[in-house]
Amino acid sequence: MLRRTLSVFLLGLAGCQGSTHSPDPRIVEGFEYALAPADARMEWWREARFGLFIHWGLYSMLEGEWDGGTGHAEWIRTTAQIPLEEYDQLQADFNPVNYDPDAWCRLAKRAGMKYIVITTKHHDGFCLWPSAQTEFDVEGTAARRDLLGELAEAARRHGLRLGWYHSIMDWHHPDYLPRRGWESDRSSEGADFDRYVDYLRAQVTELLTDYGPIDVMWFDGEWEATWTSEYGRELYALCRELQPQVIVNNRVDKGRAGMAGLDKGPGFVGDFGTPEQEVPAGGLPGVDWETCMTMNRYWGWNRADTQWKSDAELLHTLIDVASKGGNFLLNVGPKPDGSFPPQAVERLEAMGAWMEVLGESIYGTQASPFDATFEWGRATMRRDHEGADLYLHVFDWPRTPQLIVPGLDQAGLESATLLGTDAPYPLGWQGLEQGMQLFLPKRKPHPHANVIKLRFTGSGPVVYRKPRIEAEKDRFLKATRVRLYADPGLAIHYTTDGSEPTVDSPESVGSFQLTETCTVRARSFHAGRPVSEIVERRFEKLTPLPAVELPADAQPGGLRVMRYGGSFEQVPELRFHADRPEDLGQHADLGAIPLLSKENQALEITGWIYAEQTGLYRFALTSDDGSTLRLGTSEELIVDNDGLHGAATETGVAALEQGWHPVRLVWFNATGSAALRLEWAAPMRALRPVAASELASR
Ligand code: H79
Repeated sequence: MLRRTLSVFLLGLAGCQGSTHSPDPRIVEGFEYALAPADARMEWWREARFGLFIHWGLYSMLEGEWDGGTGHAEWIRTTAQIPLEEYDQLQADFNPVNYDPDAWCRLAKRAGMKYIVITTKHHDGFCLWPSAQTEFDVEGTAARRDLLGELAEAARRHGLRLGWYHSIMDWHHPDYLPRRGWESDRSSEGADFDRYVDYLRAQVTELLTDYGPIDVMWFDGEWEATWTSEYGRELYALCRELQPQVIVNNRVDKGRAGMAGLDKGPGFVGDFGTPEQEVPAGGLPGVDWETCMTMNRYWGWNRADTQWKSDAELLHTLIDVASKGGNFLLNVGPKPDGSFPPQAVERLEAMGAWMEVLGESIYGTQASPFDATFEWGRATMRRDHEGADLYLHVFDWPRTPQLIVPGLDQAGLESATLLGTDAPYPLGWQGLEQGMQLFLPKRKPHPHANVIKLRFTGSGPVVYRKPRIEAEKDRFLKATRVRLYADPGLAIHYTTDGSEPTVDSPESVGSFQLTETCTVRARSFHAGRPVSEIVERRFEKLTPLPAVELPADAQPGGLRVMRYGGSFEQVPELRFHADRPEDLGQHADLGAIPLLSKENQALEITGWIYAEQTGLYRFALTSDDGSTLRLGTSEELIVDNDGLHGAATETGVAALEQGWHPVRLVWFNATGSAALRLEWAAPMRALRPVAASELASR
């Protein structure tokens, strides 16, 4: 029950009750910024789920080998440190006599893939199409064909979407900077990066002008320091200008946090995240994303690479990605003659055989509605007007005939069917305390991954998810608004007095406002039973320190500094100090106080500081040795940087009323070096030195 001392107001907004206000389950705190309104441009891509990546270029001719080493691939010019003139000699001999783009497309389609993304130019700078901007392209090879043009036509014939991979990094163009560390023979004198950007934009313009509609631009190599967010935004704009419907990956800009491809936050362009060689554990909620991955170790063809992933591993990865709401871009590195390695073909066919029968559990599905993955597999879901299909992907077929599905209620379940059998195979089920179970046959239809389709009517399955607590702020001056989310069909009960939420605790409908310090504890309930763990979050009310009247004899411009001699080991209580202090006058820049570096002394620094508005102020106090900062008539300790130590910074927060506030800063230096600096930050602002005009003293 609500404690009366806490003024918690339930708003219970009309028309905002029960399941109707539940948000898109992909909205997770911190990712809201990325949630674009349903974008028609992304529709086909979200439906597609599975695509083919192709890494093909001059490096393919070397088959991963240089000077006896076999640990190379598309990076070989750099990893084997091949001089430019030597690498250039590959160009004339590039002769893909078995290049058959129709065959590539047929294989992609047989695999169940819906789109192809090919390297138009990788980091080595070689272009697979005849570009008017460079000689380092397919026209200077034995092929003398427009390899990309032929692929574009084939893809269209086969109903496949097409994307261009294009490297921003370029180890060939004279204006690209920086040079590789080992390239001592390539001077960067006269190189002009802006001129390189013109070249890049001219090539992107060719690629988006001469080949009809292009569905994806997949940039890479953006992490070098020369590439800026501004270049990125301009390049994104160019792509969208040339082809308004094109989807551009996030590597066009600088918003990627590491190879994981997670987005750093708002303010960066790019339509989807690009985790490389990994599946993010929880997906990237609220963000479109695509995991790109190799079938063996390398992207480009490497003859010695025998580390092929198994059919089971590749299928499980595809399902894992789909269950987290992403796309899977699986790579093939064709041989120099243009053919796919047979190991790749076998794997594409194995995946295709599965997709042909069970692909409905992948295409156009949404992420699993469950909080966690299952021990035995994964789930995907597809909602429609009458209900929803929930697909359970069973990787590990149970030894006993039951499959336990924790966290799923049987409410609304209309049918359960094992897919992939010759005739529809209905399954029985039973509700359990914390989920339900399905009864399976002994024999599994597919060796690696089986699919059970659960049909739900009404608002879809009731999943026992724990509530999520969203709030404007965790620390507040007056009030903060809190909203609790759970799955439709569940009730959330919560407490603010620290007690365990029960079915008798208040129920969360809409949002509510907190005006006092408290901990919100919430739990999901179904049919009066608790069905999730308890989640909690602490909210703290800060009472601003009251401002004071500045005394008539106070002078603006700094704080008063008094010096005491003595051998101190911590911040002293100077009020009872025996000796009379020495007056060092008024100072705003504490680091510039004369005699600061003197040993065996303490400084008492007092006066008033001016807060321009009521709000939360941050303070950073740097000192060698110790120091403390106190504010207000009650001398509340705001920053404790006490003790014998070298230069160290401590921070603290104070809620201040608009106006003047008494300051008392005490600092000491025992022996050795000395330092003292005070910075502060107004509400929502960055730290900065305190200005002389913000200080006053007697
Ligand atoms: O095109 C593929 C990779 O070549 C490219 N992105 C995918 C899609 C990529 N560029 N950099 N990286 C991936 C990560 C960097 C890996 C490196 Fe290395 C580690 C570069 C040098 C050491 C991997 C191992 C590449 C060469 C050796």
